[in-house]
Amino acid sequence: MSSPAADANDFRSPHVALLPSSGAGHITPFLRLAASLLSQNCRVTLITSHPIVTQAESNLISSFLSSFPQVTEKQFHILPLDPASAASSKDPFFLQWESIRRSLHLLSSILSSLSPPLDAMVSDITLISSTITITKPLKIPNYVLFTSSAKMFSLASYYSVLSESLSDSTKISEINIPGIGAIPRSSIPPLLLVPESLFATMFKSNSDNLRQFDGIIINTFDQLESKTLKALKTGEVAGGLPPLFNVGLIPRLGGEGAEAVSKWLDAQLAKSVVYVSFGSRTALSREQIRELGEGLVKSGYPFIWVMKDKAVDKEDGEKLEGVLGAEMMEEVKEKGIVVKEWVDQVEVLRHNSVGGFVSHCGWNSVVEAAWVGVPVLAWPLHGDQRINGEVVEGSGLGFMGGNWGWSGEVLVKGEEIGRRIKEMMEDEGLRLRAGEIRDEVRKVVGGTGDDGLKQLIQKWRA
Ligand code: UPG
Repeated sequence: MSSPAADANDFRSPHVALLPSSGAGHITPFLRLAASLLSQNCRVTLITSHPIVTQAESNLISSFLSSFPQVTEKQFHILPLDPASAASSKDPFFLQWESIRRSLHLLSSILSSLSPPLDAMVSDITLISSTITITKPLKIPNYVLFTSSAKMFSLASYYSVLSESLSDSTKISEINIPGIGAIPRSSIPPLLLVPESLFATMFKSNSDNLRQFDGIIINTFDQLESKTLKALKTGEVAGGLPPLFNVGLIPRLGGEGAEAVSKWLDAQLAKSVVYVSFGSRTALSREQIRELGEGLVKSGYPFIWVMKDKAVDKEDGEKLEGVLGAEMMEEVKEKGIVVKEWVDQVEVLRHNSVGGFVSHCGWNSVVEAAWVGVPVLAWPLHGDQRINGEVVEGSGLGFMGGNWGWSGEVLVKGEEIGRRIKEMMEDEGLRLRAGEIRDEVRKVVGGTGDDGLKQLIQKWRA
């Protein structure tokens, strides 16, 4: 029989602070985690770092806060970087992670003033080397939300063991991770092979700090990565890691969406449409955009193409015609629709007329494709995306386009793109497997079998 104290704990609402970093790909899983925690009777404080880099992020946060007014938002005003640090990378998101990291000492007073006191704080993986220095003195239990795949986490957790041998990166042909296998040089995020880059420096210090945390949360499913999750949980990959909770975060609908897209989708045949998107922050070169346009037309399938011409939406002012050219614009208009504005991707993917997804394999896109059971043609372009693409291929959710290089390295021709799209759309076995993944995932995530989330909340209630 349980004690009265234990019974009382069963109903206690743990108070959890969530600290996302920057980029829609990082904010989105935090908002999904917040929604899952609220559904389990937790109190949530969301710390939002200002200024915010993109309009898409601002929209996601404000739409979330209006759907969940019970969430307390704490705005955190970060310090600008000094000129030398601001010149250390061209990537606005990496620079924002660094600014947040360096401003975190200012967060102590916000955290200690929260009432009731925090039972846990969950920080984005990109910030953890600094969060630990403020939460430890405040005795707040510390958790990491890893926003990419478990396979990518295996690299992050093994990296601190490795980094000495990475100092001469020219010699690396692969990284052999115990329990996981070899990650070939061609799949290692390119900036990790530049040890003095801002990305590699941040990655290393975050990796070095992982063992100081109370738990790691990964947004993934056994159905995609069971072997990797097992190797991580049994300590085969790296010793001394905190407990790992794989929590399938339900892709929610909501936020802004292009209305014209839904109307157009309603008029298409079932499973006939190719959806193309490279996430929130990946812009292709003009030449590659035109080859992709040609490939889509050549595939013969109707399509929805979310085009990005700049990494930061506020800087993306060029009209579609200007990017595509008048001739290509005419051709694509006959076969599909191209948008430069934000669409609600989950809404599009779950539409019955969508039959395939050409994706860069940002991890949220992979999770969303698994959730709706749509096959993926993987076209990784940056960072973790090739490792995620391997997960896609290994699970049977999709396949890699080919040896298409990192973004800008290779101009993939329209002919080849069109051929690979056709393969994806005509592969009945692939469609069935994607459907099976969806059915298996839905039996567990958000239901009674979602052990990761239950265990985590139980820990915070204790
Ligand atoms: N999205 C929309 N509408 C759009 C564009 C994007 O809803 O028009 C959503 C999409 O559904 C997803 C998110 O935005 O939820 C994008 O996330 P993701 O698919 O992960 O791509 P990125 O924005 O590129 O994400 C960054 C990194 C990626 C990494 C991810 C998580 O680029 O490599 O895996 O963050 O760490």
